[in-house]
Amino acid sequence: QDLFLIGVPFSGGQPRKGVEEGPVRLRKQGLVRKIEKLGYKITDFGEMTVPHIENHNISRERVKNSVECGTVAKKLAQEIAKATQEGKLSLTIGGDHSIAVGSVFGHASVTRNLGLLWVDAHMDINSPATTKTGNIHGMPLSMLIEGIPEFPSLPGYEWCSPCLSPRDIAYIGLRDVEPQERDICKHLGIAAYTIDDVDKDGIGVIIEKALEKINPDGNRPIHVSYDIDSLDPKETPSTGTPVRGGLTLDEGIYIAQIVAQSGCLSGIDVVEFNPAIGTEEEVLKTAQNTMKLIQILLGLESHLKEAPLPPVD
Ligand code: DIR
Ligand code: MN
Ligand code: MN
Ligand code: MN
Repeated sequence: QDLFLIGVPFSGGQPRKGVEEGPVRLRKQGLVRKIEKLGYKITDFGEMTVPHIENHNISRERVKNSVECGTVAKKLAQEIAKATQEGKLSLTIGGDHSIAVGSVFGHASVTRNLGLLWVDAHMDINSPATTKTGNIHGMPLSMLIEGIPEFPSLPGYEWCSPCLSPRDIAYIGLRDVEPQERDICKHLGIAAYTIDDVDKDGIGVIIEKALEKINPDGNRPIHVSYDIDSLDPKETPSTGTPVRGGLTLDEGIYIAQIVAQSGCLSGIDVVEFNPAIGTEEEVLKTAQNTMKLIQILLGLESHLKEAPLPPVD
């Protein structure tokens, strides 16, 4: 199959420098070679040109860097729409999660009946009206879903309008949710599976439930937006907003595996790897685990096969 690969070295959706280095770091770790090994023919866009963010920590705007974020997302949307139209599976490597406004919008704009699986510790559904941080990486879903009340227009996002219904979306991995996000999600009736749900029922049941919600007949194209902070910080320490008690690596991989096996995957984001956070060892571990998720999403049969158990006598 043909795969469209695009790196988005952008950090303006959140306050920590370094997440823009994610794509290049994964390339250094052999991203392209590993994808090719899985049998894909890659159309490699390389890294998108993005506006430079000058003052990460001292921006005083209430919603920060909205023109920059909106401009990046718009450009990404155009590239993803084009690639999708050409029948390619798209893989977007971030960068912070604000870029998913572009990848999901672009994907949905040329795909009928798109379903979205959002794997994240966070709901990312604050709107410009409800955000406390002003960071747009906490808001992408509010721009994509129909029915967010009193949505103020945001400079830079004039091109964007809701393209998914609340029924088209499911979350897995949630554990750092703000009250107003929970309320809006409940009001809209979005399927939201928290870490408590995973602990109670097991990842197998939860991924089945999530896919049943967004893809009951197994015939809808699916976009997966994978925020690596959904995993426990022990597995992916190098990320900007780590939250304890996350998915184990095996649970994270299992999600990827089931989605891959559905045969419905048509667009992927992998976001929030920040190589400037943590020790060199932690960065390496995060890169390796992120790479593993990508490989499994793209159909690598089982991570267990890579490291066979030593024989027992
Ligand atoms: C918080 C954090 N809910 C916000 N969101 C994060 O800024 O709106 N998303 N970290 O990944
Ligand atoms: Mn997150
Ligand atoms: Mn657990
Ligand atoms: Mn996120």
